[in-house]
Amino acid sequence: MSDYKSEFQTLKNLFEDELNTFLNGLNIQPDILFDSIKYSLLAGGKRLRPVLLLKTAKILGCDMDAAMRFALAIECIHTYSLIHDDLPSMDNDDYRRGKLTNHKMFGEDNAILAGDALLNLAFEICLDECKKSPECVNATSFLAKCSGVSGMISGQSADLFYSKHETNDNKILEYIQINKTSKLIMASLGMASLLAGGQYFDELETFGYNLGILFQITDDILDVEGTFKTLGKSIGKDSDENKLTSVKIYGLDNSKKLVNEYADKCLNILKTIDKDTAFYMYLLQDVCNRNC
Ligand code: GRG
Repeated sequence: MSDYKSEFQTLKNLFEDELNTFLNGLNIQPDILFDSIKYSLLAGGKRLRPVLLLKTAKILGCDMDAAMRFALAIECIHTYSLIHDDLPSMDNDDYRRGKLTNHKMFGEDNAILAGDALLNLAFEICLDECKKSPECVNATSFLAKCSGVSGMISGQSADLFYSKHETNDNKILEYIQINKTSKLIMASLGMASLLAGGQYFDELETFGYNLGILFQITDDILDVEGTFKTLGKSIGKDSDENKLTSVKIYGLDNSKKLVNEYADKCLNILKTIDKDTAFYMYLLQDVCNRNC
């Protein structure tokens, strides 16, 4: 476990260095747009998606410079999604990661634009890589699918729709979990695979699918059992806003059982990958036990 923690931290530090270099190289005017982009990119995320991408790239022997650029792109997309998700017209949150949300700091207009800018920046980064290799084109296309209308945006739309239109359909819940949460995690793993010529693509995609559902169930549990202090955001919002969550459909105890079931599914998939998968196993444990 200590090897896992130190490797996670090392990859995270490498990513933070790249992110700072990237930000220092940008020339964005007016200042308020740049400040609002920087504010959310540097607000202290766990960096789960970039670390997963970088570790997978390492395992599969990818060009690590290219992998780092794609790690940057996926964190830009993740950050845009959080900024937009927090807006009053969506989840209406005042705090994220223990800090005021982007629109509370810079106003709704700037928060919308910062999100839009991050989405565009992500694809600028990817397209620059595409000039270098066809593998990068495949990775970029997969990122677009996972984050767009075949993924996160549709998941978010369903999440909002079914908070206003009552349902207890577990298939709809699964649709939301997969698209809103799994797809970006699948993108991290799948992009690394595609950069490595598609090695273990199906296995990594299925692993990401199940890890994403597990991650979302733990998120739903934390919304009930977590604290503002550790989570850095308001608690109890899912039930206040009638969100379709695992806790709503299955209850707290059954949701905890589901976490273990999805962890077993993930472990079984890892057994089919003929590489050192210890890092993923520890990460899985970490996600199961997370309090933030
Ligand atoms: C606005 C298109 C659009 C999408 C928003 C990200 C999202 C979709 C909604 C946020 C709410 C939510 C529960 C999303 C599921 C994914 C998730 C748990 C995101 C938070 O990811 P973490 O915990 O965030 O990795 P940090 O803060 O560590 O970066």
